[in-house]
Amino acid sequence: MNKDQNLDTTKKQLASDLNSAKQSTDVEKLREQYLGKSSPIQKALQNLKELPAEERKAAGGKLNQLKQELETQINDKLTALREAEYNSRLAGESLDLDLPPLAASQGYLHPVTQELERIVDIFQRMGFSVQEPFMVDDEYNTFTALNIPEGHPARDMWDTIYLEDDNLLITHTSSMQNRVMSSKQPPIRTIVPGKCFRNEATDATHEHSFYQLEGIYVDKNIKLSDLIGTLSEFLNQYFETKVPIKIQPTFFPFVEPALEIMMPRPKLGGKLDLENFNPETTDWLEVIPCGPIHPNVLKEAGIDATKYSGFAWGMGLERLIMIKRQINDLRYFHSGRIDFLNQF
Ligand code: FA5
Repeated sequence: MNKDQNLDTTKKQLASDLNSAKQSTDVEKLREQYLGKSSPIQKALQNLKELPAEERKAAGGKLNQLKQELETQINDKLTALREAEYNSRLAGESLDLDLPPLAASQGYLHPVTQELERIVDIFQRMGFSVQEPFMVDDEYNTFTALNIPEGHPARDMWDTIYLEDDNLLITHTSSMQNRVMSSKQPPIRTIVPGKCFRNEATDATHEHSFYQLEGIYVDKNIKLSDLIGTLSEFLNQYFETKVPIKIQPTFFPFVEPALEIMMPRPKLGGKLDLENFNPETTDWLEVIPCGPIHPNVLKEAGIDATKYSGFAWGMGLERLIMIKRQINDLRYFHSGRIDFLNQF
């Protein structure tokens, strides 16, 4: 048998072997057998150097051509079998678009969102409705309507990020006070949870972006005791225990008097320990700035300040959540760190 016949039988043999291959793994085995390191064709290629120089080129050319043809045969069969295997796998997997996703594939809500839902739920059960703020707003709603006229030094209390068109990124959710009060008739009970932005250096208790939750309550005969009752009951419910509070004066142009509700300060990242609570030795932490709404702010929103009164507050959500969940650095919340997020 001459060499050409030999080559021809190799092709025929491979064709017949491929014909009987049922799975792609069978074809892989045939590839090893026909083209692998110890295959006859590889051996023949290695032995080329033994041939006289004048025969070597022609013999090498034929062997390489055969090798290519075998490869093509093998690849074609492999592609056909893989496609058939893929189609049969697909046929076995039915896709029901109405099925709810598996819990594990839904991921988790961000800890701020989880806590925000709890906080909103507490206020909704007290009768408050929810309205979201605009993240970009104007100076009128953020300052002027809140009894802070242009040029008033109180505007410097907030490190505002201004945009090129003179609008700004809201520095506080109080930016919604005027809209809420001018679009509704008393009694008004609305909370405004939303993201705020300030151009300030970050540290364990300061971020450039953070959440606040504003509350606005307007009705006839609203007194300071309503404010204290509502907000201390919120703290009791959120911390699931009776939270001792203290109130101290502060300054905000849109409430009069401006107040800060304080609660016992746990160590940064430590547990809120009320069992050993001693008002004399406790270190207090301001958690809810608030106060009766200034008559100028009511008037600006078209509410008759001789008939109605109200109170407002604006609390920082991350700072409250830090106490509740014993977190020692506010920057973790928006760091995207999976090891932190996995704890919630
Ligand atoms: C205000 O922004 C007022 N609008 C709150 C208010 C509303 C008072 C209604 C009276 C009536 P203040 O700048 O203190 O106040 O911010 C309120 C809360 O937001 C703070 O107590 C704090 O918890 C949170 N906060 C402020 N700045 C940051 C910051 N950089 N990072 C994280 N939280 C912050």
